[in-house]
Amino acid sequence: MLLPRISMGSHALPHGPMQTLIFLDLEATGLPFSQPKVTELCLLAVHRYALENTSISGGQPPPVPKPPRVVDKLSLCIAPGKACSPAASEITGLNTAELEVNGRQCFDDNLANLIHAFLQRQPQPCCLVAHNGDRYDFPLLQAELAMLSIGSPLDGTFCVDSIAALKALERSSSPSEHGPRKSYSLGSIYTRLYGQAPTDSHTAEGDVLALLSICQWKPRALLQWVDKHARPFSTIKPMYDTATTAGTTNPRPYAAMAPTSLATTNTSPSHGRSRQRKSLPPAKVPEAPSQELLAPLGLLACLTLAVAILYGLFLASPGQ
Ligand code: DCM
Ligand code: MG
Repeated sequence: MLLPRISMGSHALPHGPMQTLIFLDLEATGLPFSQPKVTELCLLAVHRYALENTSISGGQPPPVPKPPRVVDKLSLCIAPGKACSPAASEITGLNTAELEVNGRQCFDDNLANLIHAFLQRQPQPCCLVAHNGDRYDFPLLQAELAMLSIGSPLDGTFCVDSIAALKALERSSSPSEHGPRKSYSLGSIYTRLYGQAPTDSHTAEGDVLALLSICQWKPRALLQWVDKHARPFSTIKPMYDTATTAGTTNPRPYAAMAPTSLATTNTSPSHGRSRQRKSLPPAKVPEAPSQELLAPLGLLACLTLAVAILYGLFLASPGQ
């Protein structure tokens, strides 16, 4: 039997329906312009079967659905190696000193191995679901993974952004609704659907549970949407150039990587993991000669020209 293909530009990958959805949320030191580092990560793995069998109660608004009984959860605090912005500290309740005094470790190879082990326990294919994932969580996670010396644990995994999913689901549930522009923040969707605010916002686990709840609103339609829009995590670009990240604990310059490592991305959903170094963005092209070198050379050229002109004038003068 041929597996359905989902067209993703040059990345047409054969895959069947996603068997596991892994709800993901990251807390970090700040917003993208500040090249954030992760301070907290939560993964919540839910089998397709559990979502398909969510019991939906009626009511206006409906009650918040109960989370499935059978889930796997990984929640960790991480020492970011740089300061948190005041805004990030304020909303997350985390700061760098507190994380360090509690002996939290940085985002390292061990954590990548832990994520890999967690994923290996899930029926494949797996799809990460994050709210605003395309613009925040996925590129940030990709940047953290790009700084490690081992292959990405997520190369065989797919991903979708739940903002796009919930927009599609809400529109198809009331297509004729014309009103003021709706907010698609996690808290706004949750409050719109269930008539109450989510709890523990801006903690990784709290946000993941709120995300699960909004995905349980119309779980079958959501699964259909996910199967259609899942794309390989390996297509996600890192949020920033990890070679120039200031204040990080272990940046690895691209130049230090062997050129042969540039084409080792493994997009196999079988999740086979080699110890090859990961696929990296192209190394920088050799730089042009620096200003410091060009300035004295220019001066020398001018002096030579001046001497040549003076000598010519001297020769051309009467009596010479
Ligand atoms: N964030 C921020 N300032 C905000 C909102 C978010 O710096 N006003 C950053 C820090 C959070 C991260 O984004 O840890 C993730 O946001 P959220 O808690 O909504 O998942
Ligand atoms: Mg969060």
